[in-house]
Amino acid sequence: MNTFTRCCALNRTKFHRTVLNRQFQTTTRRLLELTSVRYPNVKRGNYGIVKDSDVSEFERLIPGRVLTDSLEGYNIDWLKTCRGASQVVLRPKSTEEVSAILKYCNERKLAVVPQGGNTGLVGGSVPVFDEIVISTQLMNKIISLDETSGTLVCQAGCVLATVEDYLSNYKLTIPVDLGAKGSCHIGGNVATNAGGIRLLRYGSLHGNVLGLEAVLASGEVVDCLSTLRKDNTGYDLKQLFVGSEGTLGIITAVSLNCPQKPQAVSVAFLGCESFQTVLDIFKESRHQLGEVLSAFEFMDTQSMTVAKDNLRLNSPITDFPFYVLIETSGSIGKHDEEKLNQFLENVMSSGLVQDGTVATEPTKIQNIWSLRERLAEGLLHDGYCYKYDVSLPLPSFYDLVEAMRERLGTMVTRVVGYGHVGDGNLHLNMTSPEYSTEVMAKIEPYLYDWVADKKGSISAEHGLGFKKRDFIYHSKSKSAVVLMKEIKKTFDPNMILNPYKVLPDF
Ligand code: FAD
Ligand code: 2HG
Ligand code: ZN
Repeated sequence: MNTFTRCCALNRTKFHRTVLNRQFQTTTRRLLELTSVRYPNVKRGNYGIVKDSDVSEFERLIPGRVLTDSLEGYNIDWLKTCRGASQVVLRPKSTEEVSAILKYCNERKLAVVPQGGNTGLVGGSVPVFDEIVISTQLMNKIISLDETSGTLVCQAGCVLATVEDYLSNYKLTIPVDLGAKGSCHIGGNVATNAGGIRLLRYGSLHGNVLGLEAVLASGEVVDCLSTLRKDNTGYDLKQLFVGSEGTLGIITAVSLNCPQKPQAVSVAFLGCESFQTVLDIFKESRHQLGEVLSAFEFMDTQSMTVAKDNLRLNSPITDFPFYVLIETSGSIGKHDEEKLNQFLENVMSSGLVQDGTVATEPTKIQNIWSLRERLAEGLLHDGYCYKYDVSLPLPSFYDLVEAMRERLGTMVTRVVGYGHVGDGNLHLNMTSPEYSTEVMAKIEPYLYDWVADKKGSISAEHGLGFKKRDFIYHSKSKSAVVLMKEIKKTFDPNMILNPYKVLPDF
């Protein structure tokens, strides 16, 4: 069937907030095994234990913002795979308060976990044992916006979608966008160096964060909150905090480079017969769409089943082994549409694509994006989700999905592959009704060995957090890890910041 259904600007914000909030409610209601039970090899460090006198001191430092009851939502991660046993959550409002809290915790050797929206997918945002949660929830102020240069400065706890809404009033947008935008914080995005669906267009946060402010374990405030595009004075320290997952300091404010909001957005959803066709279409789209190409995502037929069966979403096209989502964004709609139409005509006449649909209207665009962006949520309906996020050279990209399918057979409910193929980033997920050590033993370290063998990365964008830290050597050399440990010791000599995360035991 050679038909393209024609369906204008993009607005996913409201929808995503609803979805994420609903997800959080289900997530926190059920109780799961403690992390310390599921992972008995991890031993509690020699940290202080929170006493009543500590709680009183916290109450003195941030009156009315010390939580000691109903902490499940802060102890359990979004995936419902890790559960800590923290007894205290602190909700500072200012950098000075974060500084005072950390200074005290450092002196008492109390371990802490920085937490933003708690949407992280590697167990990094929740305690492993009884670490104190320091939440940025109340650090949600926009500090300044320079409309001319598009430079935004905000506190770390601003919710991504809220910042995007704010910027749209000034015809600006945010260079990072992801399915968790309704809940995740800018600080969390920077701390994880989140990738998402706009990386293809705007590059990573390493390029878009112009400056940041962070508080070290000692309570010292590191002011790197520059708003300059160019600044070659000394070492670029802010980059160390980007992607450090809360292990080097608590990010309290961020300065971001914000591009113009695209005035015209179109999305094409195409069916493909093979993964090689997906790659051929990617090559053609780079070549023919050039500067208007803003996202290139793929999902396999097993992912579409999740969208249909678990999320009750409808596919706008007939069934195919693979699907490609192409987004174009630009300033002149007619020009972009012409380019997209010409491209679609070419890929159809060359036989690369047999069916597809194009959307330019916001609701239809949203419906198409939901098929891809809500997969993480849909997989949770199966029970337990073994989640992997790898970078691979494109020629071997999908081979890993097939290898895992063959290896796991009927041990799992399904093996699905989707992701940011335009960035070489595969999301590989396996599910089973509940956590199984047998399944886990079949996946790890096999999967990591496979990725290392192809010179890929075992974490493309989600980070190492708690779950993947022991596999860092699959992607980084021994000398690099030694240097990382030295940096950690310099920034946090008592190791109170997010222990058991990112780096293997010292
Ligand atoms: P949290 O989950 O609270 O924390 C994440 C880590 O950062 C933790 O280690 C925490 O200690 C640390 N941290 C948080 N705030 C601070 C701070 N202020 N200072 C220092 N450390 C801090 N990721 C992608 O890269 N691309 C995607 O496309 C993507 N899509 C997602 C879709 C869904 C539905 C979900 C649930 C998650 C997705 N993620 C994605 C995971 C991603 O890492 C997070 O969504 C987001 O970047 C984390 O922000 P957060 O505020 O929730 O951080
Ligand atoms: C996405 O791109 C997120 O949707 C989540 O990074 C990936 O579900 C996943 O594995
Ligand atoms: Zn992703």
